[in-house]
Amino acid sequence: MVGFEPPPGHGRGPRTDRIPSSVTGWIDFNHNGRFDPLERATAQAAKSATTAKLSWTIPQPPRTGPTWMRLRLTARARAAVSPTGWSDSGEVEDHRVQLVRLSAGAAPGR
Ligand SMILES: [Ca+2]
Repeated sequence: MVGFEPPPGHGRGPRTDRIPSSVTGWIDFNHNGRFDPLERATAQAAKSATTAKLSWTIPQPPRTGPTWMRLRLTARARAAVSPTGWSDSGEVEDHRVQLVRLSAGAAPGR
């Protein structure tokens, strides 16, 4: 059972009891206004999980600045191979994200 956290005051988020649940994310790394196939990452979420870890390979050269991220939660991984389109389960969320360049040896949040 996984779901995105609902906004405060909006009750429970989407739920699924199917296994495996899939979380797929896209980040518009090249700022072209599209979620391209190489900008995709996916992870499986176990039943009752409330988090999932997505890892992307950052295209070179990396670009910085504001861009968009799309997250899709679905009961079946094949339902989230595209950033758009119909799915019989889950939810889609878009988030504005900021891409920054870290200096060599720097860790996020330091
Ligand atoms: Ca793109």
